[in-house]
Amino acid sequence: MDIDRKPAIDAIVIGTGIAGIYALHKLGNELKLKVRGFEKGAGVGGTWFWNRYPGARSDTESFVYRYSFDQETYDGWNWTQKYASQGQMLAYLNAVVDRHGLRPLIRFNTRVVAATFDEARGVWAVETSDGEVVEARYLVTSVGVLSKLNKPNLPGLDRFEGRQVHTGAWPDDLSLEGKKVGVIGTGSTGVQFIPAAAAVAGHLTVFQRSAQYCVPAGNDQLSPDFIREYRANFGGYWDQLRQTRIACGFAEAGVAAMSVSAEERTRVFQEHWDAGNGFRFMFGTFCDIAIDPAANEAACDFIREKIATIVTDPATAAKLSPREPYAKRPVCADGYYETYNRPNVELVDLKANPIAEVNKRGVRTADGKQHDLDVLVYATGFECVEGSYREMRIAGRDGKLLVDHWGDRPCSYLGISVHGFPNLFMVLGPNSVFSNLAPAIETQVDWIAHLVGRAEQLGQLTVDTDATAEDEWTVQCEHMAAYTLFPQVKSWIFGANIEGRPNRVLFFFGGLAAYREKLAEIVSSGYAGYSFAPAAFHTPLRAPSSDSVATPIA
Ligand code: FAD
Ligand code: NA7
Repeated sequence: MDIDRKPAIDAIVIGTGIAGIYALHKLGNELKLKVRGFEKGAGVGGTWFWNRYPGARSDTESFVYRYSFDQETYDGWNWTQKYASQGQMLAYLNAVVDRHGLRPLIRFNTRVVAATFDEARGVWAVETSDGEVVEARYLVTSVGVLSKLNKPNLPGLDRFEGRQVHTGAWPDDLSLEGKKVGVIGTGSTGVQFIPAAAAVAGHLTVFQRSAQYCVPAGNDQLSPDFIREYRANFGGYWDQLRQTRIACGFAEAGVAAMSVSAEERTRVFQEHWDAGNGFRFMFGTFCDIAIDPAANEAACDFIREKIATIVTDPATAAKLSPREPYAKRPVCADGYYETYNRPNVELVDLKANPIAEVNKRGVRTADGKQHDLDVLVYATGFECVEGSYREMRIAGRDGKLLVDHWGDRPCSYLGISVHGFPNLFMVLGPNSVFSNLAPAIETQVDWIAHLVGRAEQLGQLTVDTDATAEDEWTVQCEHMAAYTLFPQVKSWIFGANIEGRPNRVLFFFGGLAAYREKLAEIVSSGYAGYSFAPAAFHTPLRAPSSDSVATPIA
């Protein structure tokens, strides 16, 4: 083996959503490494490329759901609404890619199927779906937390003669106009899809497994004054945002729900209901909605009362009223409960009346009723966080597979590094921060670039994480999750939306500010938890940009 053979590429980035685009820019344009991106889709955008269902838009306000590194693209954009639609997000991400000259670096329609670490050379060999093997010293996996589709395994699916679509792979040629549509799923996607589909479909049947606590999104036109003020103070807004937990751009509450009177609680809940946004309702009303059962129940009562007031048919209102704690990723959409007052919308409660089979005309439920459909829509979510990793064969030191390292407890140091997988950097890997994901992604990519910059500066070393650091981070995340009410319900944030999977801790619930503090501490402690070891190539190929190495992370 020619162990001095240097790869022509320095860094490979898999996936070109918000994370991959920024990683290509950071490593390519700022660190001046030779980078190559692989994307299985035909274009950039990730989530915003694939999820083209009617009603798709961000549910984090758009002024904080984008990049902070690129004010120019923001300034040149005509922002009109509080929440960006899927089309606007996709256009924005394409504009960023073109502004920074990233498109020629990306190979589209190319899935990465395997990545193998060659220890002797300190090199990752990445294999694509067309059989090509490309080598690089650094591997960034920005394959998405919500990227691998979750489709229910219902009896008779292949007999259905209408169209079946998942919201996360929505085809461009499908119109729901006048059609008989069925939708399974009432998560963040379902609550956006249902009002939009009901407005055009002939008939909409909603197959609901779990009732959903949904607050209004409060979408509205952005005022010219707000846009002017935001542009003028762009850096300041983002600096402030990074000091918060959830990083959604609103003031997070410091008052405990049960420390105020019942009247005051109702006033605060109503104020936030009127303002809209799920994260604001959960974290802006009171500081303990996700922690204290009594506070949580007060929020549940408020939302259940809203359902009873909005939905005119009491039986439908009862089916729509959740009984479990309000402890999934908070959901918001405008006009969700109101949609059930429409004459063309029918709600089927799958807990009381499960789907018996799918047949050629539609769906038959356990009560014997046939629901004839032209289109069956799966708004059934994703195999989150680990799903995209389980589709690739990633082998680290001694040929150990990442999926074997994880077993049924996916782990990492900081959501980024895994012991025994040197120079592999995940963006939003298991136990990354639970927050608005745009600034979480920027934080992680900045950190990855910082580590890579340091490895380059020191002489092209390999960066590995220590087993104890990985274990301590994992345990810390487990303790933090246990302190909240989130593990008390089954949801995607614990991977328990997949049939047969128990709740596993997949996020750091300490917030973005604490996460960034941890990164700063790692730098000041001399990179605790990381080891930089010589690889085969000791001579730097080029002088590293001192800026990128010295950029403070928090
Ligand atoms: P993705 O955007 O998922 O991109 C991953 C990319 O990797 C994809 O393009 C995929 O094709 C590619 N890929 C995966 N595996 C391979 C492979 N083996 N080979 C090649 N390419 C591969 N988050 C928020 O914070 N706020 C929101 O309002 C919000 N709204 C959302 C709405 C929807 C409908 C969905 C599904 C998610 C939403 N999210 C939201 C979460 C969202 O996924 C993240 O905010 C963010 O877009 C993730 O970016 P990413 O680049 O990490 O991953
Ligand atoms: P979610 O939040 O995982 O929601 C999926 C929905 O689909 C939810 O209502 C599930 O019910 C339902 N589901 C899943 N599998 C089935 C089966 N087999 N039968 C019936 N119903 C089922 O995914 P989303 O796409 O809505 O949102 C994911 C994230 O995207 C979101 O948080 C944002 O970040 C954007 P359940 O609640 O599990 O009973």
